[in-house]
Amino acid sequence: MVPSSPPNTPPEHRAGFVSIIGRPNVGKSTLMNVLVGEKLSIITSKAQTTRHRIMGILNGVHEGTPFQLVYSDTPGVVTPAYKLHESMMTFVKGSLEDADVVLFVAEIGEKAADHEVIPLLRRTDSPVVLVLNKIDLSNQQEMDAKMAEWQQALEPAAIVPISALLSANIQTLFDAIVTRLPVHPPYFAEDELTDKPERFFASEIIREKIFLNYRQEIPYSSEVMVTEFKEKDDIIVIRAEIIVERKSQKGILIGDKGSMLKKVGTQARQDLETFFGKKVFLEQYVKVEPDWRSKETKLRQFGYDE
Ligand SMILES: Nc1nc2c(ncn2[C@@H]2O[C@H](COP(=O)(O)OP(=O)(O)OP(=O)(O)O)[C@@H](O)[C@H]2O)c(=O)[nH]1
Ligand SMILES: [Mg+2]
Repeated sequence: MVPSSPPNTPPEHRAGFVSIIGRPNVGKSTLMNVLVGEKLSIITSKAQTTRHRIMGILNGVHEGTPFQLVYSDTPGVVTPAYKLHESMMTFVKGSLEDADVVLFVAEIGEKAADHEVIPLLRRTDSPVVLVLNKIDLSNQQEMDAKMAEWQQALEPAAIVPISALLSANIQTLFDAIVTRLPVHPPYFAEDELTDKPERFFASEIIREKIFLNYRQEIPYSSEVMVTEFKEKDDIIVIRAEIIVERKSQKGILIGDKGSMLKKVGTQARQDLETFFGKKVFLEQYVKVEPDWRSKETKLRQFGYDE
């Protein structure tokens, strides 16, 4: 047998950007966390939870070849109703332009014909892997029919049915991704897990608790800014501002004698302590910024300008 490379030559390295895109609530963030093996992205049952492009980096070796996968979780594709949505869609488009592989996530129940995400895929020449998620809510017959439907509408490079929630068929998906990675040196140092700073994750964890504890417009009208993040030997001191759009929302957020805000704070602190592996002291303030979702200067201040 002829060796494929001379002895002592380091094996080739593969690396690439893998963009996870799809409608809101289809399980993109759940999938990214499963693929990276860390809870980087917040997950809730409400649509439009994710507002940023969040990278999750995975290094490893596949059949003797070292690789680096740079996943991007992205906001769900929506028709913009606010400037905030426009920024969110800019993140989606940027992520598509960078992609070496696209994971287009659709729920098993979605119809393929005239799907609004399909035209967006023209922003990339890279292979599109269609990920049919939530198969735990389906059956073999529906799955076969959906695969045929998508094959006709999109002609993707591959179709992989999965359940991100149950981590089902993730190995098949991983193989479909890693075998499509280009030969390239790593983009990030091996100990880097994400492109976002610690403060970002602190604000996201608080935002997740707001999504989980309030109804109607409150989650969508809320933004969280970490104004102080001080790591000491034995504790992290975090000060966060929760921004809402109206005074009435501030009242609801705080609740009777501060009860609701306290609940959010307690839940957030527990998750922050798990995430950072350290005790956390969390202070929260609620501020009103009228119509911040429609104001460019506010959006920039809140980090929507990358
Ligand atoms: N039954 C089932 N539910 C799932 C699966 N994957 C995700 N979910 C649920 O779907 C909901 C949305 O999940 P997310 O991961 O936040 O979805 P997303 O696509 O990131 O949503 P946005 O950030 O709003 O665009 C959550 O309640 C998840 O628990 C799955 O495989 N099966
Ligand atoms: Mg998400």
